Parts: sequence; structure tokens; C-alpha cells
Amino acid sequence: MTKLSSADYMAKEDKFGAHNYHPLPVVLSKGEGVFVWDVEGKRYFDFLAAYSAVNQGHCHPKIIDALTEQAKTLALTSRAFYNDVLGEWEEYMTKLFGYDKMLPMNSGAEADETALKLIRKWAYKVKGIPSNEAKIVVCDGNFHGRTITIISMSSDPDAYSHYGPYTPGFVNIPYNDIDRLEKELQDPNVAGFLVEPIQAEAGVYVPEDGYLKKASELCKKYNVLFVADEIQTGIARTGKMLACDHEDVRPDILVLGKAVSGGIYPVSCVLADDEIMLTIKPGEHGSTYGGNPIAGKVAMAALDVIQEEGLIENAERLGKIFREEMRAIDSPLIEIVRGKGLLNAVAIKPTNGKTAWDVCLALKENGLIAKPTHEHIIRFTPPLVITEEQLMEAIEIIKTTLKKFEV
Ligand code: IF1
Repeated sequence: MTKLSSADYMAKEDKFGAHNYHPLPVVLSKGEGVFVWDVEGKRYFDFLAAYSAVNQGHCHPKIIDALTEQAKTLALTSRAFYNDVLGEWEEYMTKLFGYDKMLPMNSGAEADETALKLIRKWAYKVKGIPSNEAKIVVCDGNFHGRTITIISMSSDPDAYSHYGPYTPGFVNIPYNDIDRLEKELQDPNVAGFLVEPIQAEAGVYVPEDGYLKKASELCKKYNVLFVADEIQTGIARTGKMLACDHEDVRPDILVLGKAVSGGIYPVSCVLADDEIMLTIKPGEHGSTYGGNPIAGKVAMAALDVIQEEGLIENAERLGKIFREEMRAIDSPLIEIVRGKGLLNAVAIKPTNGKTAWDVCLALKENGLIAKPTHEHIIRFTPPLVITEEQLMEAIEIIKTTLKKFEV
């Protein structure tokens, strides 16, 4: 069989695949640590890390071992029966994050949906909101996934247009606006506030220091559940295990996904205490693959790696260096650099008609892949296993690439 080129693979996807993505033109076939290789054998720094799912680096051997061992033993039972991994995994998660109970799902969207259902159940069973009147406060610019209910909360026309009718029961407020939040929380029918500790898709918007703390205190005051979507910000990405840890905030409901499995397997989950979690009774929620033994083993290995390899500290330390180095670049293209830990963004000023997409194409040519968001922002989120030496090498690539745009 003749070997296909990148162009062949791209043409095949274009012809046979739905056109719901616009990928950077690079076809990857191998990954290891911070690097990926395309089908022609060219190596790249991966500065997307699958939107922060691959915090532990590509194909981490410990996680792969956990996956293959369990796959050879028992892959899926469904939740109609018990399996001998789930309980151990639930114990691991609840002890690590400090909650009474965990509920496993697969994708991030499903975990957010689970959180929304928990908020509503709690609203009716515990808070005593009249039937079907519960409201959930969410923020403009949010990204929580792609289901009909989740896009009903979205303020991005690309996400919601032409998918109506929409799920009711959401109140949108500006992000990082504590006064507005308090105003909405006074409505006795508000049951929950769902928030990303940093809005990643919106362009890595870091709220003011103290925002999460104040928001969680207000939620407590008005008997509203504070729900954190840490699917992207969690698992060491921002220099703490959870982004909420920066402000010592403990969400009432914690939503995790992505790096919970180190990018090896679709695993997500929701954590909460009994008063909330036990409002859902047998038969009232679930998923065929949720809580399967592979997911459990993979997740425990992935979280072991975070702790054993000091990835929290690495993200914190190298994130500071990254932002310092980026801010020191004297380029008319750079508008602003922002982020926390190794979740960072650089906003690009359109110069000579060149956009963030053009910069990403040039970065790719120079051996580093990253993805633009919203026309002018480039997100830089390398795997957290990156070393300082590798980071400096990557920064050099970014510097030389930007230089070329100045002429
Ligand atoms: C895609 C964005 C990132 C998320 C938060 C829930 C989910 C996500 C905070 C849903 C997913 C993704 C999905 C991915 C692109 C990516 C993304 F640009 F679209 F916004 F990361 F920034 N909560 N984020 O970030 O999780 O159901 O996808 O497992 O291709 O849509 P999922």
C-alpha cells in the first residue's frame, strides 16, 4: 500500500467527514510527552495539548499501562452490575478532592449536564423551589459543551444558532460581575450558579482576584449551589490542582473532565456531598460507559502522574516564566498576554492584514502547533510535563515567528 501524504488524509476527511471543524492543516500520527509528529515525520511542540486534556503528556507510559492491563481484563460491564474498579476509583476521587460522592460520566458535556440535573433535583427536593421553576445563573462567554441544553446557555451564535427551541431556565449575566450576580441570586427560584474559574474558550479570561471567593460566599448566603466547571482549568493546568484552589473556594458541585484521564480515554465526573448527590435515585440518571473499569484505572493512573511528577508546581513555575517571556517580546503584534499557570493566551493585533490564524500557520511551519480562538487570540497550553529547557526552546520559536510578521 502506498503511503498517504498529509494532503491525502486531509482530503479524505473533507470528503467523508462532517464539516464541523476547521483544523490547522497538520496531520498527526504520533505523540510522546510534549511532542507530536505528522505523517511526514516532522516534529512539533504541542501547545494545545488537546485543549488541556493531555496535561500528563502524550501517551504517558503509566497511563497506557493502566489502560492496556484493564482492557485485557475487563472493559465494560454497564452499571447493571458492579465491577471491581469503580468503588476503588470513587474512593480515590472523593478522598483526593474532598467530597462525599462521585458520579462518573464520559464527556465534559455529559458531566455538565449531570451537574445541571443535580442543581434542579436539589432545587425541588431540598431548597423547595416550586416545580419546574428552578433557574440557573450562567455567564456570558461561557463554554460548557455542545448539547442542546448547554448551548441554550451560550452567548456565542456559532454555538447556538439554528438549534432552537432552547432549554429554558437559565439566566445569563456578565462574567466577573459580582454585583450583578448578587442581584440575580436574590430571586428565590435561583438554585445554582455555574461558572468556569477561568473562561478558556472565550479567550482565557481570568476574573479579578477574589471574584470566585465572593461569588461562592454570595451563593452560600442566598442558599444557591456554587458549581465550578473545572473541565479545562482543573487537574493542575493553572498551577493548582483546581483553579478554585487559588482562592480557597470549595464548589458545592465540582465538574471534571479532560485531563482526568490524561487524554487517554473519555472520562468525566461530578463530585458533590450527599445532600446534593443523593437527590438522584436509582434509575434517574446514568450512562452505558460511565464508570467503566478502564475509565477508573486510567483516571487513577492519570491523577497519580499529576502528583508523582510535580505537575502542579511545574505549571505554576513555568507559567510565570512563559508570561514574563511573552510580555518581554517587543512586537507590535502582541496586544496582551494573560493566563494562570500553563493556561495562557496571547491576543494578536491584526498587523498587515495578518490574523492569529496566520500566526498559527507560521508557528506550525517552525515546529509548534497552537490554535487560535475568536480571530485574534492564540491559546498556549502545552502539556504540563514540559521542562524549562523545552519551554525556552518553544518560546524561541514563538519569538522568531512573530519577528517575521513585523516586516
Ligand atoms: C471541541 C473550546 C476548549 C470545556 C469546558 C465543558 C467542555 C469543554 C470548560 C465540554 C470543552 C472543548 C471542546 C472542544 C474544544 C474545546 C474548547 F474551544 F471549544 F472551548 F477547550 F476551550 N467545559 N472544551 O472547555 O467537554 O464534551 O468536549 O468533553 O472540539 O468542541 P467535552
